Amino acid sequence: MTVSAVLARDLGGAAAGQTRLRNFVDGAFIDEGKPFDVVNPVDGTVHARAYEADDAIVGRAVAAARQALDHWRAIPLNERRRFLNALASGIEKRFDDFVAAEVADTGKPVSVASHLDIPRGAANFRVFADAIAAASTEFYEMDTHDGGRALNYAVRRPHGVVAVISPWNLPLLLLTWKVAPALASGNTVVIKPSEETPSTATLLAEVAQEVGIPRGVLNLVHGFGPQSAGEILTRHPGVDAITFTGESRTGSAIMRAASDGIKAISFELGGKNPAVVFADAGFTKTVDGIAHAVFSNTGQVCLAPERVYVERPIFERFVEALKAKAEALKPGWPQSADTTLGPLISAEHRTKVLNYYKLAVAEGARVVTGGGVPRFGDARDNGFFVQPTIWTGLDESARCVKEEIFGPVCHIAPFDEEAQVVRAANDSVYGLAASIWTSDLSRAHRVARAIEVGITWVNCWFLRDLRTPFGGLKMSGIGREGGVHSLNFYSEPSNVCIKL
Ligand code: NAD
Ligand code: 6OD
Repeated sequence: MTVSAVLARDLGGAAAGQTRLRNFVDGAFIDEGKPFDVVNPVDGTVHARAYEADDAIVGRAVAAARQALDHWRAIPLNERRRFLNALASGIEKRFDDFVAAEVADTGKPVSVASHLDIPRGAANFRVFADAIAAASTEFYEMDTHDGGRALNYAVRRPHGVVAVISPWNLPLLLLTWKVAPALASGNTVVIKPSEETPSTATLLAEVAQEVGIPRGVLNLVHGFGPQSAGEILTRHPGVDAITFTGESRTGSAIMRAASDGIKAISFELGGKNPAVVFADAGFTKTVDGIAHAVFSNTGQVCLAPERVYVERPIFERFVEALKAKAEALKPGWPQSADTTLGPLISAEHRTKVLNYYKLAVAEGARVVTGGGVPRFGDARDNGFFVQPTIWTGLDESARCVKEEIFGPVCHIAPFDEEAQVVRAANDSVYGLAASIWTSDLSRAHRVARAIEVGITWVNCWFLRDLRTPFGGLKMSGIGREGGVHSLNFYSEPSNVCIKL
């Protein structure tokens, strides 16, 4: 079945072949909001129409979420867990619809959506259904001044209404990563997905309806960021906490908005991640690993290394081997089994990435491969593809080495000493993720401690145990999510002291 055949439903009011992506408020889809186009990045066609939520719609969504709070908090934990598992099963039941929707919005290969995005969307609900059952709190016994005893224990309280604001690169994965622990902890949510990728969030709302999530517990508003649904939501006095994934600059804007209501915030932001390759690393596996890390999802992964440091004895050989990997990538239609590289998300993002391709040359880079746009001679020329690109020869102070590009591109620099590469890796305003490639275990431990990031992988990349702390240092974020860390953000401990 083609993507458009799966999505061609609910057509009233939209052009034939387009899906309507409506706001979901208080348990119902509503026919309100200003329409905006959702573009398929493979060929630039409009494949869906979403409806921008204004003040009134966002206000109703927040009010519905507040109204639902008492009921959602009070239902037995096992019942809440059953709902989370039902959301996971609902995603799995409509797996092909979710894959088709994610592919239509992002242009990513079907193989990526069906092996990463959608399975993780379901897994996030299952993991937090289990995590909440295992959650513990603190307990302290104390002496009292009159010679008696008292007991202290903490109870977890949900914040209340949580705004979930998510980006376009891994749409369902990143959204459910936050919705699941928020709901598990007893909060209700208002979701604002990226305007570029509203489809899987809308399917999730359909699943919520299908599995009978109580009305008002999960609400969805579509729209943009500044002066639109995103900003309206973050400024709304009825929102108690904001969880956000996206650009660091947007994080600053949301932080300002959140300061008015002293709202709790959790931010997963940008990165300029280093990969450090020592000469003793297994060569072929390392080249494969770095190629995967740099080019997966067309480099649109916050954890992707855009700075690769390679120990000098293997530098030239490594550059040649990574070049061969980049040149073997096959950009193309998402449904083709041999496609390994999708387009960038939008024309605007492509312009940004191509400007960096130009800037690198102006900054003195040697372009090892890429630097332009592939030509297909068909409709894909209207899409937003770029060539996978590798540079060498840039100064560490170059903007292309300092700024997050978020495309299929890296700079490779040689290094001679461990201390030198650690300094270079840490010379960044970001501190999200690093990978270290070596067969020397002591060195791996040492360098992992020395590099200032929230997540380090050794001889692997993006290998995820969802119980582990996930988040960034410096401008890469505030707070940690994952396992108990998520539960600690989505609830607050309140102490109860009992004098015996
Ligand atoms: P973005 O910040 O432009 O947008 C993210 C979301 O925020 C969208 O839903 C957008 O509509 C909304 N938004 C924008 N301005 C807003 C405002 N003023 N108020 C409220 N909402 C607003 O990010 P993007 O371009 O969608 O995503 C790419 C960025 O996300 C990259 O920087 C990437 O590194 C980062 N990212 C980080 C992680 C992580 O885990 N650290 C994961 C994925 C992506
Ligand atoms: O795996 C995750 O839980 C996660 N938040 C990944 C983020 C990827 C960034 O693009």
